[in-house]
Amino acid sequence: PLLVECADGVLTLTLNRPDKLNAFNADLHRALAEALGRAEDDATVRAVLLTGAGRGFCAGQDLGDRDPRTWDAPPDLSVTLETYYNPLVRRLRALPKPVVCAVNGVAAGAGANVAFACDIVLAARSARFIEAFARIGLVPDAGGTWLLPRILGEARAKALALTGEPVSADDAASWGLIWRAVDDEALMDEARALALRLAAGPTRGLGLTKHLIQDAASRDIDAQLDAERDAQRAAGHSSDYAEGVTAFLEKRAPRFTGS
Ligand code: LHQ
Repeated sequence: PLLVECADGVLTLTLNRPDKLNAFNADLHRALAEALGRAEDDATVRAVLLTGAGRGFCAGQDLGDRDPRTWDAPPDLSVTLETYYNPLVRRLRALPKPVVCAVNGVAAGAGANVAFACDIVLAARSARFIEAFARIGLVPDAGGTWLLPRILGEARAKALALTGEPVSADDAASWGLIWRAVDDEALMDEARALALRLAAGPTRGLGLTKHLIQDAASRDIDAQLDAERDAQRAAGHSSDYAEGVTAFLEKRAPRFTGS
């Protein structure tokens, strides 16, 4: 259910259930968790690129797995979240390496919110984001109710979550939900180029930067200044810092190793 490829420091993960618009089932979740575990452990992985096969990015939970007509009793969805979605979002945000998401087509339900949990999101201009949960009586999950009001404010967050109306890639970009909407044909080239550039970057500094920005929302300015001080101390001890300054002084491009 997942294609995994590692080249030039980029671990490319392609959700691969195209006939279901790459909806999540347990197998896909397990494969993704294993691949992200590799991204954590393998020092040669310096960036992750997440995308989908076929015409969709991800349609959220596979609803075919959950046919109410065959229930004896409703399932406990909190178990699904605790087992799969919450660890996935936590993993994406905790990974001290950049995660690029190339949204190649529709991203619905948890598929949209997983995309938003990545660090830099590019979307094909034809892609749509749909907080589809209300259409089936659920609440937004995979971090959506945390992220959407922070980025959009309550007015837009509530409208999207309560109506399930699709958002175009261009609107998502102009609202700050994603980094950029790009022409469909250019999406994968741009996303790969970005992931390669990040993979050639000062990985420790980038990981620290990612966490500083994520954690700022839960700190006041004094605590954030302290956190910047601690992160800068760590970054200053990386060999990539020494290389970056040396390269600047020698008027050449830096050769970062990620250490
Ligand atoms: C699908 C799906 C799908 C199975 C398309 N499942 N087959 C967390 C915890 C626990 C439980 C519940 O959920 C969650 C979080 C969630 O993610 S809840 C939200 C679940 N997702 C949705 O409600 C979205 C359902 N899908 C759609 O509304 C549409 O498919 C969208 C708007 C995404 C795309 O529409 P179209 O472009 O018109 O494509 P389509 O509907 O024709 O889908 C193509 C095929 O993919 C089709 O199969 P078929 O055999 O008829 O060709 C769909 O049945 C299948 N598919 N989404 N989530």
